[in-house]
Amino acid sequence: METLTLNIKGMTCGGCVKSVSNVLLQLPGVSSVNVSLEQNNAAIEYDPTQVKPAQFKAAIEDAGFDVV
Ligand SMILES: [Cu+2]
Repeated sequence: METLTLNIKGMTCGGCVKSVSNVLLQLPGVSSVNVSLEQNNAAIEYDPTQVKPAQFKAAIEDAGFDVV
């Protein structure tokens, strides 16, 4: 398992946090996600043999947020 923290722009409430968490958890190989509204980031624990960080960015952007 590896952990990656991404800075995210555009989250304004708990619903946004939930949306970001949900799209990330739907990816294969993602075992846990910790999204912080205060810090505007997401800590993702994942299996690098199953998922690549580029997929995190795409999933977050598809959900309507920006990875900075
Ligand atoms: Cu929101």
